[in-house]
Amino acid sequence: MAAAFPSACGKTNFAMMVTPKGMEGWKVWTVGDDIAWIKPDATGQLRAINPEAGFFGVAPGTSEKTNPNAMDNLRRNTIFTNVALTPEGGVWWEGMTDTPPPECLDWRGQYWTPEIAEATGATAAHPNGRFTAPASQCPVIDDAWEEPDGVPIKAIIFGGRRSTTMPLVYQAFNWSAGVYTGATMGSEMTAAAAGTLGKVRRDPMAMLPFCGYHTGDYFRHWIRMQRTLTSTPRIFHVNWFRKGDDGKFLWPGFSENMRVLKWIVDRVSGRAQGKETSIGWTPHYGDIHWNGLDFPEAQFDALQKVDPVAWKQEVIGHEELFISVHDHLPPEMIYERELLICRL
Ligand code: TSX
Repeated sequence: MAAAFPSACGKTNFAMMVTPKGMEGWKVWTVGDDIAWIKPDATGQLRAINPEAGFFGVAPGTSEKTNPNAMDNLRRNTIFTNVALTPEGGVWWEGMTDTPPPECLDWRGQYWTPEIAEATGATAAHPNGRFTAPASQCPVIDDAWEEPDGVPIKAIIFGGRRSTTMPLVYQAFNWSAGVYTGATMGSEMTAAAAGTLGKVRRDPMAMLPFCGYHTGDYFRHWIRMQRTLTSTPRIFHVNWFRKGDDGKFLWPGFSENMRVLKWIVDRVSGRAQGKETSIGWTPHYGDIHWNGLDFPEAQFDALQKVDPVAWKQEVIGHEELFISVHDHLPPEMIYERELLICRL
């Protein structure tokens, strides 16, 4: 599987997820958490390599709870930037442990205590403070991670941080609908620095900061790619961040996401049922492996709900993006949008 998420969606956590209670026998191995170079092999199967040698992860929020494999990974041979230095010569960042160290030097080298933080709001680590650690040390690094021919890609997962509208998971009907899903994906802004809080920032294929040429031509490249392939990867969209009317996350996320991955694996291998909705195929409650997690069907329905009113608003957002790239937009994107509108 290859996945693309905008920043602040937990891509690194996702890449090295641990097995939740009740899913013994299932395990995630990773070849990397960031860049994938993808191309078809001689048989027309897409394969991907990780061009990097290590992980360059955001430190704040990384803990034994959110990402035990990353914590193991960064115990040695690791460079830290813009995190706090403890008197023992160790490191600390917000979210690493429940209790902060009684004192340390903050990321700017200034004396820091929890009391100072309370009074001034100063964080010990910069929110974008990083660790960089060799991938070879990752407890779940895949045997093939340095394989020059790469690994086969059977599923592509797009996702974003969305508090409304987007279900936990759906599968696009086909390649071009999947390209539309990737083209129109977006994430709600969590830091005021990136724009208005809560507004959806469109981030096509999570490539916004990296696309070296016209985004419309990039969509066209994706559309044309199908013709070079003997089998197209199935395309999915996930959202770990949907909230209920009470403002609480509907989905526990983290290792429980493996239940979603299992459905994706089952779909790709033709084992799992899908329910047809106006936006794509979604799991029935019974299609998800629930052993070890008490998750009521009514909550699942709320999590998977496809609301036509919200989706019509969503399509207006897609249109705004399309207008901004209109002079290079492939017609397939317009056709897919029209089909989606007809289904809503
Ligand atoms: O990384 C995250 N993932 C993917 C993990 C494999 N995060 C952290 C994002 C910040 C970068 C998540 N946050 C995820 C998630 O799946 N889900 C959430 C939202 C969430 C936060 C806290 C809880 C639940 C969901 N806490 C409790 O339920 C107790």
